[in-house]
Amino acid sequence: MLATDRPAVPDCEIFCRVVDNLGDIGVCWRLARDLATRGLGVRLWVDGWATLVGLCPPAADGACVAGVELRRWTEPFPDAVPARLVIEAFACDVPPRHLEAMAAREPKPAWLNLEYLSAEDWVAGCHGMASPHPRLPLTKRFFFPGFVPGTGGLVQESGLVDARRAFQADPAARAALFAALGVAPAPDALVVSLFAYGHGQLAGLLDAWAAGPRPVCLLVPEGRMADALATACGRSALAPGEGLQRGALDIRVLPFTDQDGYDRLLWACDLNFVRGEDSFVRAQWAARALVWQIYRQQEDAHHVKLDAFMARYTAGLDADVAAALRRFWRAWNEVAETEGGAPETPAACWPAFAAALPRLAAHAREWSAELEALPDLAQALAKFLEPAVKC
Ligand code: TRH
Repeated sequence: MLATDRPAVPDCEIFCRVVDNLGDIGVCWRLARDLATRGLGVRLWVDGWATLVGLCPPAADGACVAGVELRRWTEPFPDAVPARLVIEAFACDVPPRHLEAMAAREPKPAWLNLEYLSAEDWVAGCHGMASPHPRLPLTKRFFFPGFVPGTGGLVQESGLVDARRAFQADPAARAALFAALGVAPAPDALVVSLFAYGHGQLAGLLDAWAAGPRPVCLLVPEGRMADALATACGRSALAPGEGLQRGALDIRVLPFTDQDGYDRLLWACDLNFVRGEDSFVRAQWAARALVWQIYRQQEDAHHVKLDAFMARYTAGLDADVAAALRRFWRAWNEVAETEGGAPETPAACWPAFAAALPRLAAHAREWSAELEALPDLAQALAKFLEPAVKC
């Protein structure tokens, strides 16, 4: 359906600049679809069009996909009537001429900056903070997703948890997914999905899995990690559908899928290696044990964010289980235990982590249940628009 068939003024619009990787658009596309399923008119502006269409069905500028009007964010910025709610994702700066249009609009649109997710303690205190525009009669508010009440919560589409529960309660659904992916894990295999930025000590971990007592079925979406795996296994490349067996380790490269397909992969695996932000959150909703590779920031600013989440996630866990998780996650993020020390290798930390997996699997279910109590992000957004928008 083309934009021309839709109301001229959407309820909300999201601005997204693709910095690198997939996460910025991954978060925005998921949020836009969620808001649209709640009956809102949604417009999504994206500058990195190629990255967008990598995640959603191919679409032309102005097309409506999954209830979302997709628009190219071009320079000069096109004429467009501002929505009632304008969401600027990850401080991408709304185009100046659109700000002028927002200032000229009555009533003034609500204007939010959707921040990156963090588990740090200061987040709740900053959520909702106002920032008046220096010149225009507009006020921007900072919207912080988070893991605790008092933050904006997490994207939790309606029906998500029920769908996951139904899938995980149905062995036939899991078997059907694996069959569709051309995967046949051994009955007692540990099924692992691997979505990461890379690791200098990957080969050592593969060796540990290949020599291990339990079969490991390693599922790797095509992309950076599949290439790293091929190199680590002495192959020039590994294409989707291809794989190789090394001792107890069975490696399969999977085609990149859409976000819903990726959710099902996470639901079907016993352990999920995820990265960045969106896959990290989805792995928590999958209620399966996970390993997070955080997006690296300058001056190792990501270390504090990693530690903040690990502290929240391991709270209440037995000390040895918590220690096994911290050691392995730090090794996977190449973070040394002590300032100036050398990071441990994932292979060295794997035995303790593997031994802790049964407890971590139970914890993942408990953690996901806790997250359900959080306000879902779309609902929290609605609070900013009560007068104008019903969620
Ligand atoms: O791609 P990322 O590393 O994104 C990162 C982070 O968002 C980070 O916070 C940001 O600063 C940086 O980009 C610029 O990881 P992330 O956030 O997990 O996004 C990946 C998206 O890809 C997510 O929406 C899930 C999606 N995906 C699929 O749709 N299909 C797939 O097969 C796979 C593997 C992923």
